[in-house]
Amino acid sequence: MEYGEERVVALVDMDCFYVQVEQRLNPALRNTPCVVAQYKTWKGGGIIAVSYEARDHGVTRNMWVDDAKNLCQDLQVARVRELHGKADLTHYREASVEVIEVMSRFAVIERASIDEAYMDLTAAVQQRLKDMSVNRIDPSLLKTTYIQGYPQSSSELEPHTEDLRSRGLHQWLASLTPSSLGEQSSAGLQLTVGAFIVEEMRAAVEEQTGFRCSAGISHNKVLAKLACGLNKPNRQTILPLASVTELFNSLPIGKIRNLGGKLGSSITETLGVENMGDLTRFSQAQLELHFGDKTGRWLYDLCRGIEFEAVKPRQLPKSIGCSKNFPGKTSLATKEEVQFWLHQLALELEERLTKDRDVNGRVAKSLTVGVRQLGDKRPSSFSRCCALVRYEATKISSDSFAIIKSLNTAGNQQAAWTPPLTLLHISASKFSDAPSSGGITGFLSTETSLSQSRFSTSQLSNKSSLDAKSVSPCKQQHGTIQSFFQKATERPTIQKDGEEEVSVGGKASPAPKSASESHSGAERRSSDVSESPRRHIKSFFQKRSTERSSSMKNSLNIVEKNNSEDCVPVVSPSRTQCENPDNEQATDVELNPNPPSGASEDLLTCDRCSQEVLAWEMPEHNDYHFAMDLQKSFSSSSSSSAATTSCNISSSSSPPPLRGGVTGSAQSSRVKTKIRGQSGPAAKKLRSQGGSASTLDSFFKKN
Ligand code: TTP
Repeated sequence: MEYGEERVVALVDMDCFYVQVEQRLNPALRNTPCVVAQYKTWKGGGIIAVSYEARDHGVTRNMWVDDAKNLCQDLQVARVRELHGKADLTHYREASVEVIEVMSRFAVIERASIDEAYMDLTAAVQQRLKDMSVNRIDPSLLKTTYIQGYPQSSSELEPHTEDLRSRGLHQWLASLTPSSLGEQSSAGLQLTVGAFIVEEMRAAVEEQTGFRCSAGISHNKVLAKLACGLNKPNRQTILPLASVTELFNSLPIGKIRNLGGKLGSSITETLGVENMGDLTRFSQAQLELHFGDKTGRWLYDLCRGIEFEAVKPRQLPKSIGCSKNFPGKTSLATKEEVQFWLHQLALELEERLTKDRDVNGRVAKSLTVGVRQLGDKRPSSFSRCCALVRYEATKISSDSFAIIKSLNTAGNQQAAWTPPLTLLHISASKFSDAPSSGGITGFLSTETSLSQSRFSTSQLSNKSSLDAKSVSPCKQQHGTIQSFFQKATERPTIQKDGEEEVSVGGKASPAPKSASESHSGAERRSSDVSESPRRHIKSFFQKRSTERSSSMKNSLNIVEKNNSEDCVPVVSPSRTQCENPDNEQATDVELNPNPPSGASEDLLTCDRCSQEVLAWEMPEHNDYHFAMDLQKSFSSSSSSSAATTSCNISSSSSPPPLRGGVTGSAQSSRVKTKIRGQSGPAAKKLRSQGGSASTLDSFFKKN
C-alpha cells in the first residue's frame, strides 16, 4: 500500500437536506421546484435551502423568495418554524438523528454537520474482502458510483451522463487486479469495496428515512469531502489518489476543506498561487519556511492528496445551547427585555437539557451566557459562565442575568440596558454522568462531588481567579499559522488531559455542600462525555444543539474556555468570563473564540460572508444577513438617516472574522476601535434618531 492510501474514508452528505425534510412532511412538495425560507414579510423571506429542481431554474440559497419566483413561477415555499420567538430547527435535528442512526449501523461515524458524516471504512472493507468469494466485481453493486478520472479518455466537456459514468466504472473495474481478491488488496480495490458499503448505506438511509444523499469515497477526509460534491445529488464518487493531480491542477485552494478561510487566503497571498496543484512546485523545506514545520509538512502532503486526520467517533455534543439575534432597532435596550429573552432561551434550554438527561443519562454542570452589544461588528462581545445548578428555566435565566448584569453600563438602578444587546446566547456544557439514583437529589450530590473533585484536582485557592490566567492553555498567545496548526495538532492531547484547569472566578473554596452553594465558578475540563453507558445515537440531535452552541461560539465568536478545541491563538477582543452569578468581581480571561481549522468539521462556509458557521446554525446566521440586508435596503431609500445607517451597513456588509488566522490580531484591533465608537454616543444617537431602523424595527416586530 502506498503512502497515504492506507485508509478508506467516506463522507456522506444529504441532498438539499432541509428541503427533503419539508418534502417528507408535505409530500406535495416532492419532485417540485421547492425552497425552504425564513420569514415572510420582506420579499417573501430569505431562502436557506433549494431543491435540485429549483436549482435548475437558477434559484439559489440567499435569494429572496420574491426574486426566486421571478425565475421560477411554480416555486413552492416551505417555512422554517418558530418557537420562543426564534427559528425552530427541531424537525431538521430529529431528521438528522434518524439518518445518523441508520449510518451508524454500517460504520463508526463522525458527524460533521447536521447533514454530513465521515466514516472510516478501513476495517469494514478488510472484513468484507475476507468474506468475498468472488474474484470479479459486479458493476451492478455500484449503480450510483462515479470514478473520478474515469473513463480516462473522456473529454472534460463531456456531460456527466449515465453512459459516461458506466463507461468510467467499467474501465476502473477492469483496472483492478482480480487476483488481488483475498490477498493483499490494492488501494483501488479497497476503495471499490468501500463504495459497495456506502451504496448499501445510502440505500438503507433512503429506505428507512426517505432521504437521499450523496457520498465521496477516498483515502482521507479532505478527498472524501471533495469527492462527495463532484456528482450530487443522489450519487457517490470514488476519488483514487492517482486522479488527484489532474483534479488539483484546476482546483482553487479555497475549495479544500480547512483552506476556505484565512489560511487558504494567506497561502495564496504568500506564495502567489491559486490552485491546489500549484503547491506541488514548492519543496517541503520551502513550505516549512513559510508556514512552520507542521503546517508546511501538512501542506506538502495535502497538495498531493495525502492527509491523515483521523475520523473521530462522535455521538454526543459537548454542549447544548440556543441563541437569538436582535438586529438594529430590535436590540434589547431595557433590563426587562433582556430578562424576558433570557427566560425564553432558558425555556428552550431546559427542555432540551431535560431530554438530553433522559436519553443520554448525563447532566451539564456549566452555564455560559454570550452577548453581542449594539454596534459591535463581531458576532459576539462577551461570554461568561457559572455553575449550572439545575435544569429549571427560572433559575437558568436568573443566573444568566446575574452574570451579565455588570455589562449594563446604565447601572443596576436604571430600567435601561446600555449598550443595547443584539444577541443573546446561552448554553450548557461540562457534562458528567447523571447519578444512577436519578432525580434531582442525585443530580445535586453529583454536582457537589464534582465540585469537590474540581478543587482537589486543580488545587485551587481563593486567589485562583488570578491563577486561572496562568494555567489556561487558552490564553496562550500564538500569532502564526504555525501555531494555528500546532494547536489543531495538539488538540487530541489536550482532550486527553481531561483535568486541566482553565478558568476560575468567584468563591473557590470550600466545595459547596448543596445546590444553592454550588456556584463555585471553578471550572475544569470535562472528561470525555462519551463514556456514559446510556449514551445512544438516538440522542444525536442534542449533539446538534451542543455543537450548535459551539457553533454559536464559532459563528458568533463566543468561546467556552473549557472546550479544548477552542484553545487557539488569541486574536479577538471577545471575552469569556467564568463566575459566580452573585459575584461580579470575576476575572476576565481573553480567549480566541475560533477553533483551529482541523477542529471545525462542523463548519460550513456561509455563501454570503465566507464565515464558517455550523450548518445547523445557518438559519440564525442567516438572520444576521437578513437583518442587515433589510437595513441596507431601507437605508438606501432613506437619505435622512444616511449618515447613521451607513455606519451599520458597513458593519453588516463585512461580518466579523471567525477564524484565528495570521491577520486576526490586526482585524481584532480594527474592530475594537470601531466598537468603541459605535457602542458609545454614536450608537445612542442612532437609536434616538430612529431613521430607517424604525422601519426595520416594525418589520421585526411583525415577525
Ligand atoms: P448543505 O449541506 O450545505 O446544503 P444542502 O443540504 O441544502 O444542499 P446540498 O445538496 O448542496 O448539500 O446544508 C445543509 C442544510 O443546512 C441546508 O439544507 C440548510 C442549512 N443551511 C442553512 O440554513 N444556511 C446555509 O447557508 C447553509 C450552507 C446551510
